[in-house]
Amino acid sequence: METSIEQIREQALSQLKTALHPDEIKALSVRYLGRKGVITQFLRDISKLPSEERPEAGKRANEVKKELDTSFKEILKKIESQASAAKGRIDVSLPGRAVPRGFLHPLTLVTREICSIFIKLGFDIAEGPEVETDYYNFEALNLPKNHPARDMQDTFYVSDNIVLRTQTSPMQIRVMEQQAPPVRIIAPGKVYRCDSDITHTPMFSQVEGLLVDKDISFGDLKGILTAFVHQIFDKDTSLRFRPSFFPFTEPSAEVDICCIMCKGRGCRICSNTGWLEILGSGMVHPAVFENVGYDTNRYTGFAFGMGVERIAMLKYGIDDLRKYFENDFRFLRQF
Ligand code: 2U9
Repeated sequence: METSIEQIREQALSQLKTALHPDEIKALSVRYLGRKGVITQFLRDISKLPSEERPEAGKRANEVKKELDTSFKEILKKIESQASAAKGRIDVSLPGRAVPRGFLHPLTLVTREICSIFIKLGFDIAEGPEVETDYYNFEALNLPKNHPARDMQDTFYVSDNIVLRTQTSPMQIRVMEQQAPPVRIIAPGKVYRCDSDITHTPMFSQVEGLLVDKDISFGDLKGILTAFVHQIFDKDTSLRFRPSFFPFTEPSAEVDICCIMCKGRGCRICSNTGWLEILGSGMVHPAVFENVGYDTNRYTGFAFGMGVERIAMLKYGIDDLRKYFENDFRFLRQF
C-alpha cells in the first residue's frame, strides 16, 4: 500500500477544513467513505499485507473511518445551521428596492401654489363647510330669495334651506361675523353647481379672497391681483380689468390675461380675442358689510374669486376638464 492510513486521514481533514458548502462535504464523504472511496479501498487492500500487519492496519483504518465520518457529519450540521440562520437576516449589501412615490393631484398643486402666493401677500387661509345654509350661500351675499341673480347659479339643494355651497364666499361671511376688520383671508375649497357639460363639472375647486380695512380702494384690488397674476403666470404677463356685475361686489371687474398660448395674437384657446378670463373681482357691496355688522363709513374692501381648474389648465396646457376627475395615472403622474 503506497499511501498510509495516516496520510489519508491528514489529507481528508485538511480538505474538510477548506470546504464551505454542504455539497463539498457530501462529495468528500463519498470520496473517502463511499463504496469506492479511499478508505473502503484501503480496507480491501489490507488482505494484501503480511498476515501479522493485518489486525493492526484494519483496526487503525476502522478508527480513521469512524473519525472522518463523525467529522464530516459535524461540519455538515454546522454549515447547514449557519445557512438557515442567515436566511432570516437582511443582506445589507443588496441594492435597495425602489419605493413607489406618491404625488399630488394637479388641482392640489395649483391650489397650494395659489394659497402660498396669497400667504406671502399677508393673507390667512379660512376653510369651512361644503354644506351650507341658504343664508350664508345667498342671503348674506346680497342675493335675497327671488333675486334674479340666483339664476346665475344652478344649485344643489339638500333641503329647502340647505345647499351644497355654490362658491366659497360663505366662509368670508363666517369670518367677518367672528372678527372685526382688518380681514385678509383666502378661502380655498370645493364648490358644487348643478351643471355638467364639456366645460362644466358638478364639482369644482375655487379660491376666493377678501380684504377689508380702512381706506381700501380699487387701486389696492388691482395691485394685489396684478402681483398674484405675475407670480402664478409669467412676471411680465399683461392683464386688463373689464367691467362686470356680481351681486356681492360694486363696482365689479373681471380680470383677463394676455393669452399665454398665442401671446395676444389670437388663437383657438382665446377664441381669437387675444385674452383669457381668469378671475372675477370687485369692491365688496355695502349690503354685504351691513349683513355682518361692519361700519360701511369706516371700512371698505375688495373680494375676488377664481376657478382652480381653469388656472391649472392654462398653466399646464390641459385641454379637457374631465382629465381632472378620471384618475388616470398616465395623466396624474406628470405633474
Ligand atoms: C364676500 C364678498 C364678495 C367673491 C367674488 C367673483 C367675483 C367671481 C368666479 C370666478 C370663477 C367664480 O369659480 S368661478 O366660477 N368668482 O367672479 N367672486 S367677486 O366675492 C365675494 C366673496 C365674499 C363676502
